[in-house]
Amino acid sequence: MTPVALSVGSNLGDRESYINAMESELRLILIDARVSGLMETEPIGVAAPHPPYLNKIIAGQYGGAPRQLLESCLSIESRLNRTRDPNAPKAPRTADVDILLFGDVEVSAPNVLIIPHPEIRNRRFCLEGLMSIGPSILVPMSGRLLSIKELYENMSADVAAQNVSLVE
Ligand code: PH2
Ligand code: MG
Ligand code: MG
Repeated sequence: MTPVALSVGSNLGDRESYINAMESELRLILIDARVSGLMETEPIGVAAPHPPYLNKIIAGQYGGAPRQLLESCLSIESRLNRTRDPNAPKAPRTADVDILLFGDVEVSAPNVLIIPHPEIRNRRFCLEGLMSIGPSILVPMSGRLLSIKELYENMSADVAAQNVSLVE
């Protein structure tokens, strides 16, 4: 078993139902799942104005390999009406399941899978969510292990300025 962390997000259609569906699906493949509160978050990394996201962070123990977890994430997204337009990679989406952490494993297969998620410390909702369910979780970063608490406390001012509000 490997401790893993994922984010689920939706900014298109019935966002809350999609978040609930992604959470239920991940609970089926994780042991001892821990789930953050529901957050409404500003879209990060998009140029044009996009609708706000709902996001949750989910951690648990996983029994397979990184590629198997990726396949499960992609299959959950497809079943929840996720479409992909190569010309609009950041377009609003019904369902987005991202692997944030896979134990202390680092995976670097650009355009396929990068772990830890390269944006983890640039997204306040990731740090807030992880802080609420696992401040002692360790993140491998350039050969070092940093705790979520350390990353959270050293969040840059522009990341701290991102809009994140707890919905429940
Ligand atoms: N996912 C993205 C791009 N930007 N912004 C927020 N707030 N939440 C997301 O899940 C998100 C994003 C790409 O997948
Ligand atoms: Mg994403
Ligand atoms: Mg994604």
